[in-house]
Amino acid sequence: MKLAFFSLLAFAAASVNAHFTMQYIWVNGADQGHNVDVRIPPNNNPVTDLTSKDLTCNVNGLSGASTGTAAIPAGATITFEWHQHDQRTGEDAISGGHKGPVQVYIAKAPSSAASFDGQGAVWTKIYSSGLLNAQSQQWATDVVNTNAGKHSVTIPASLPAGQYLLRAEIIALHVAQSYPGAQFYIGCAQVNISGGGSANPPKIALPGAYKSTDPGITVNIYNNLQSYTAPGGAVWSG
Ligand SMILES: *[C@@H]1O[C@H](CO)[C@@H](O)[C@H](O)[C@H]1NC(C)=O
Ligand SMILES: [Cu+2]
Repeated sequence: MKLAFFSLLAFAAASVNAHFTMQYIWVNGADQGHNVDVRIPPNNNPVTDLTSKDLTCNVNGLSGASTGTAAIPAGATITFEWHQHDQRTGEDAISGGHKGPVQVYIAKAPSSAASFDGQGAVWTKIYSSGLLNAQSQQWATDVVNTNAGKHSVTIPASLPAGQYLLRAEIIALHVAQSYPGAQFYIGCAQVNISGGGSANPPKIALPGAYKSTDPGITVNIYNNLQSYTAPGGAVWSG
């Protein structure tokens, strides 16, 4: 009994330590600084409720009034960098037990990025990486860990100039056999695109588009999974 109790405590502590947040963006290879132009959640816990507005830009993420907005040229490469705690070294960026896809969405703000709550069908998927190798069960999350917490996306140059939210998402599927279980780690950055084109890409709502019945959300990844379909539909490539 005592042993079980202490094992449970140890497990709970390990689980908490294993969480992570998106803490840095890089613009064309230039580090913008810690928590700069990024909406900062109160802690590193994941979102698990698909109907919650926390699914948009994490907890406290419906406004970025005190968050800066990065000036970026059309077609820029943006790198997102995640960590478990406010430290870049000394531990895995995201702990290795977190297996799943990495995705990036973008949404155009009606006015400023800082005042945009990201609600409604406003999000366009511009990046998705999932199960990379079924044989070795290598996931996109493994690559993020190898890259010290980083993954990159090129912003389609055909998007119109203006202010946007960028939403990076890592879905950890280690306890996703039933819902709620999948863990959504979300980080939103505010950017102002200069230049650009006149594309009008397809859009989905977050929350809204993700369902507990999606095969990419409620899934047992420990049963020799051969293929994986991430939620949110196809990537729009511009
Ligand atoms: C956004 O970028 C445009 C083009 O560079 C600039 O004119 C505008 O002032 C910027 N807006 C903000 C709020 O930074
Ligand atoms: Cu965790």
